[in-house]
Amino acid sequence: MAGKAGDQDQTGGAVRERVEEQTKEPTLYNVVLLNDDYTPMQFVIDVLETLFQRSPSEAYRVMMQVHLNGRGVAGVYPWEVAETKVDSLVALAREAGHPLQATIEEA
Ligand code: TYC
Repeated sequence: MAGKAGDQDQTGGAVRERVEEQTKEPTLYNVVLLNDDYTPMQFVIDVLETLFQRSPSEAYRVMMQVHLNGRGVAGVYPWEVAETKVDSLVALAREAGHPLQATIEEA
């Protein structure tokens, strides 16, 4: 029993190192909306507001950026959040019968 406390001191700093690694910022990824000829502009604006928490004016700006230039950043997230956003976006679009697509790339 007396040895137990002593064992905890013999980690060679491993515990401290692990804690420091865990506090590193996660790599961030852009969810990139892609243009198509069929998805209504208002649907894209609605998705940007509801799924990506964009203000109405930001949502309009991002939608027009995609419409005019082919692509635009809907939001920036850690990997798993970005994946979930894309899955939700595609599900909402398919449910509504629209071909809207998005990709993920490192920010
Ligand atoms: N180009 C579409 C239209 O003219 C609008 C649109 C904008 C579609 C952005 C997709 O990601 C998109 N109805």
